[in-house]
Amino acid sequence: MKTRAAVAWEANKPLTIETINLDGPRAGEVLVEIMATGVCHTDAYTLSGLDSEGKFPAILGHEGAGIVREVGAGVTSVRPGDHVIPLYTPECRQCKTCLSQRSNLCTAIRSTQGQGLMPDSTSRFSCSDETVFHYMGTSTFSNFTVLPEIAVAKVREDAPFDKICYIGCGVTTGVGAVIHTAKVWPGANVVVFGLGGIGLNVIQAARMVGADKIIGVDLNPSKVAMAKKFGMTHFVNPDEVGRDKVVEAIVDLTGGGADFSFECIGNVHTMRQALECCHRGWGESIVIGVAPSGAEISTRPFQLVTGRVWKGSAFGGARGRTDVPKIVDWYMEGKINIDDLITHTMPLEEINTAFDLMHEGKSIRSVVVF
Ligand code: NAD
Ligand code: AHE
Ligand code: ZN
Repeated sequence: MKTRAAVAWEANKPLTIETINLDGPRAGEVLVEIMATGVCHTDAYTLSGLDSEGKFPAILGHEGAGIVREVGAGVTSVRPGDHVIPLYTPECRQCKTCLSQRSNLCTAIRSTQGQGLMPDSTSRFSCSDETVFHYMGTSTFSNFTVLPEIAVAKVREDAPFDKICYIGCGVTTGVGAVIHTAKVWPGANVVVFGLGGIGLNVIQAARMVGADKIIGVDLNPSKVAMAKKFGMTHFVNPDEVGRDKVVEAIVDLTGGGADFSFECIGNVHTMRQALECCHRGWGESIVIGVAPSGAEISTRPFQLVTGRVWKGSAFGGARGRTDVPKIVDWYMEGKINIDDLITHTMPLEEINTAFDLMHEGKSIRSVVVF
């Protein structure tokens, strides 16, 4: 079939809207009509050329929601008409990791996914005979996309696509990092580096679980109003306190250091600050931000010897097919706020504006509606 999609032909070039070829779903795969997709900073990161797994040309996008239109042979868990959220972290429920119940990082299709291919090592996308790669196994910047059955979460049908698409990455990543990865306790002091589409979801989850101080750190003061609305109690602007005084400022504010910190920027310097502002003996720092290929983190080992813990979180530690439908329920029950974080909505033709707004610091989330 033909489908309309935004194609990333090469790094650092605007996406172009094309009518491309899409092969139908093979065994174990489903065809999904994407109704809406968010634009996450990770899409911009890959487009910047700094992603070691970035391949071009590709259809980017990993924060979508849509409707199953066709299923391949052997598919049993979804059928045409089902509403789904694509999962860049699938859940096969059979691999060593899924069976371990210790991690959400399902390994069933990770290697082909990182090569921009479907599990049978081929692509379903092409444009004028040229292969176009998949991205993160999802490619939601296409009106129709093909996904492995294990990479879709079936969700309730009364949930609006233009809001729940954000659960496909940002909401689950931020909320999940608090509840699954860190397991933040009531009364904890929490610090959030980066008040963007991920950091604000960390903030709303920290408030939800009853955190005490919720301290936000950002260079952009225009993020403060929204962060306060979501639960931020204190703000640290590194340009005001001094970029080398951020740790000191947080240790002062928390009376000794944070119980939990979350790095939601993707900068190795702020990752170090996030660890070092944690409380001696028990403070845990969770790395969420994705740093450029080749970047490395460092700290004095003494920071770890004296009890601080450095952890990472992918997709908020959530098991997609199990946890994503529950997060959709939380949204529908008014337990989490998604609507206010979606600051811009646009048609596919204007998708490059979403990247511009993100780089200019003017949006929290832009959502493309097909
Ligand atoms: P965003 O652009 O919406 O937000 C980033 C925020 O960081 C902005 O408010 C910006 O002003 C602030 N910032 C930038 N540099 C700063 C600095 N030096 N000090 C303080 N603040 C600074 O991005 P997002 O969509 O929220 O994504 C945040 C990061 O999380 C990205 O690296 C993204 O790739 C990553 N991410 C990771 C996962 C995961 O599963 N681990 C999932 C989604 C996104
Ligand atoms: N391809 C990158 C890795 C990027 C990365 O860490 N991705 C996160 C999700 S970001 C969503 O916005 C993730 O889930 N990682 C676990 C995994 O298996 O990719 C690189 O640097 O090579
Ligand atoms: Zn993302």
